[in-house]
Amino acid sequence: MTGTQDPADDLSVTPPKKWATGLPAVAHALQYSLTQTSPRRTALTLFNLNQGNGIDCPGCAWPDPDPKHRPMNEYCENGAKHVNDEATSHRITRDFFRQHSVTELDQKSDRWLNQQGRLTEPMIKRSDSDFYEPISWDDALDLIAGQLRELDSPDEALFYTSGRLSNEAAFLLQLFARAYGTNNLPDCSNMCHESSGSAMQETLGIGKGSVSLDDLHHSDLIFVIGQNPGTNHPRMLSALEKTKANGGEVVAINPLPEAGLMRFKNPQKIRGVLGRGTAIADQFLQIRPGGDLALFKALNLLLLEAEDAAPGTVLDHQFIQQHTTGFDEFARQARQLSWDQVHAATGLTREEIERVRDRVLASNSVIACWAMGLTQQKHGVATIREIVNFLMLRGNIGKPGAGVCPVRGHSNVQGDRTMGIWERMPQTFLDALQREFDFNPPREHGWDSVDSIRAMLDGRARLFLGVAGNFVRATPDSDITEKAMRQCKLTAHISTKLNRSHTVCGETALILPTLGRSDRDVQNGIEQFVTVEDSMSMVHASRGRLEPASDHLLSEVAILSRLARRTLGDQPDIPWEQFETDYDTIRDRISRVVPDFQDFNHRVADPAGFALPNPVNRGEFRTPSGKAVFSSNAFEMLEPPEGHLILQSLRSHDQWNTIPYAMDDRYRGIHNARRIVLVNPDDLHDLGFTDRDQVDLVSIWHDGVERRAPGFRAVAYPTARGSAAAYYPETNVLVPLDSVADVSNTPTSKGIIVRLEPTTQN
Ligand SMILES: Nc1nc2c(c(=O)[nH]1)N[C@H]1C(S)=C(S)[C@@H](COP(=O)(O)OP(=O)(O)OC[C@H]3O[C@@H](n4cnc5c(=O)[nH]c(N)nc54)[C@H](O)[C@@H]3O)O[C@H]1N2
Ligand SMILES: Nc1nc2c(c(=O)[nH]1)N[C@H]1C(S)=C(S)[C@@H](COP(=O)(O)OP(=O)(O)OC[C@H]3O[C@@H](n4cnc5c(=O)[nH]c(N)nc54)[C@H](O)[C@@H]3O)O[C@H]1N2
Ligand SMILES: [Mo]
Repeated sequence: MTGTQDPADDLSVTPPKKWATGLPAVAHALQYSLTQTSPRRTALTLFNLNQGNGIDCPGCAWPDPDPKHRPMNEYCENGAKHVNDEATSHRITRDFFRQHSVTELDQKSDRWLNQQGRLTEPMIKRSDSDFYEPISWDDALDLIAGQLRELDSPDEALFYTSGRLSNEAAFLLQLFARAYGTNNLPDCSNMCHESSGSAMQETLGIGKGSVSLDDLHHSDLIFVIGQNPGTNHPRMLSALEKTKANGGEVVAINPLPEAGLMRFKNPQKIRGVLGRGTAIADQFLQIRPGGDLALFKALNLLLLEAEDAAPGTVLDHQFIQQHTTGFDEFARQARQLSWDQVHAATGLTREEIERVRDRVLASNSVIACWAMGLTQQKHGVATIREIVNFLMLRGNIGKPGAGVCPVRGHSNVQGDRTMGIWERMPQTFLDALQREFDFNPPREHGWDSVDSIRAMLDGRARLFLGVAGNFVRATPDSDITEKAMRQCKLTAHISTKLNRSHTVCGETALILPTLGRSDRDVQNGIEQFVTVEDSMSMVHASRGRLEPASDHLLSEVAILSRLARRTLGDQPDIPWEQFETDYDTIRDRISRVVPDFQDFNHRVADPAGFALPNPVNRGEFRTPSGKAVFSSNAFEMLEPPEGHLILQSLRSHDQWNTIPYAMDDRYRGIHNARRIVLVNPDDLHDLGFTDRDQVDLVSIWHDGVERRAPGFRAVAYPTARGSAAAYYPETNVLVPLDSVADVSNTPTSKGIIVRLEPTTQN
């Protein structure tokens, strides 16, 4: 595996924090920002962040409050770090690439690559060279277009994207791929919330969450499951603070006692800065990884039993009768659960679970929020289906203060899907494309991220175009994935910053530098804006405010339009030139193709944006039966063999996905190190290790291959018994390509079976 250890790796440990945010967070954000850029650019960026006419934070997808009630500083520490990482004054020029060969760059850490600054001009690595050298935009785009035209089949090309792309660019990317002839549109969602989409589509008829911020504020009971909001969605804590102020309760379910789940000090309030802050979780369930399916099956059993004891008082019979199917079979299976199974899978006691049941019975409205702790498990889809069962039993779908809330990652990951970035878009969407653009899009499903790796490995895919992500570090089985990527004839990446996918590349490789969300985007003398959709289906505009990092940058829309025109010519007849110069014309097309976007340009002029309706909230379920579906999910749990642990790969407080910003994980008390593994002190002892021992992580899998991540330090930490935690992407090497969630094909990044071995020095 490439990408050696960061030289700054030098561990020190302090006790984990018991509260999140407050003043230190603000100070940390400013500190990082000022290492990246000038005070003036920092101020310009932060004053415009998440404001009505400003830059949508390129960080997470948490929604913004209504502009009328929006504070001046509606951003968080990590959003501020993230946008200033993009607004950095550091630059990578052609000299940089003259000085560093690709082989040399490949030895640098992910953090180092990112720290070098913004990319400034198109570069090419030719097949006979180990160096990137400048290339003109025309030549670069002609090269890709020529290679695309030469492939034996359009399905030999892959078009990867992350949820960082705007709606406009995403719409063009999928239009280009489909007009070219393939549905190969793998995206980061395949590794992220795909399990949520799969489970909700099947049971509720739509893959999106059903709640608004207002629902959260006024809910009686909110579950926060498999999620670390203090780090990954810090503004969610302000919402939970409001819930609590309104008398609602929170139950947090996590193997780790994450600081943000415990207590929140709101930096926007005097009380938050000076006082003790707000206690978040009324009850914390320290669950064994992968135990959530058993937990919700147990809760459902308890609800059925409560109904038996007092018929007509517990379940919402009207909702079940009128809106659902499958209840009888679900109930029959639910009653087969044994408490031994529940205890083995969850590590929780019956009393703890009964206390949760009592809270549920006392609540008229319940919301379930979740993220990667559920979706990246083998039985993640079944777990989310079971949560839907749980909500439906008491009619907690489609009424105020209740519903499903998958908390999305990338700022526009939900919007990209709405725009058609999916290898399996429904036929109705393809029909709409056909009507609008007069060509016949391919109807066969394309490859998702995992299948794309397989296709590259065995030569079925030979050209990779990546937009706004870092495929080789986001994907599992790093050694295998790197091999797959290197086998491509051509790899090209539209990126803002340097990353591993530029150093692990195909025979010929291109770097196509682009404007970031904070950069001013002027086309034909007219300033353009783009749009995004947040985790709660609010669509709104984002306008870049900063001088672009270089005069040679093109917008994503411009790059994709030019590439499409060069590849396809005028067949089919799509006005790519017009799209490039006037983004309103893209939105006009979106309004005619994508449901619920009618009159898009007009509606998005409102600074608050507009909400996409969720049919579930009208009692409309777009399943084959027209009803919501109670599902029957067999009991499953993770069972590592003797001497092994369940390892989860997660984010530190100082990283954005594949890119570490610093070597700290402040809330967990980890400083100056990333190659660490958190293990329960009793497990550490039982396995014959002591705190700070040097260990290798070795994962086991049915293929008999032992995957190894060498040179970690064990840190005794209060994680659930039998589990361990270490950072992504350093541990991706341990996730077998074939270890995926049932149905969704999402890599099981939170359920890796490993053992620790003493590191042998050589
Ligand atoms: N600052 C910052 N913000 C981000 C990101 C970032 O990298 N940095 N990434 C963005 C993206 S793309 C995403 S998808 C989100 C990710 O947001 P999260 O899902 O919060 O991210 P992870 O760090 O993967 O944390 C997973 C959490 O699930 C818990 N967990 C692990 N296994 C289990 C389990 O079996 N059951 C339960 N109940 N819990 C479990 C872990 O202990 C951890 O608290 O954040 C987004 N926001
Ligand atoms: N083991 C393990 N693996 C995981 C996960 C995990 O929890 N554990 N999480 C998974 C999840 S949830 C996700 S979402 C994926 C994330 O996977 P990706 O989305 O592919 O990765 P990022 O790290 O967000 O991509 C960072 C790169 O995006 C580019 N970029 C940033 N902003 C822009 C922009 O505005 N335009 C363009 N064109 N480029 C830009 C920069 O060049 C930067 O280097 O990883 C997944 N992989
Ligand atoms: Mo994600």
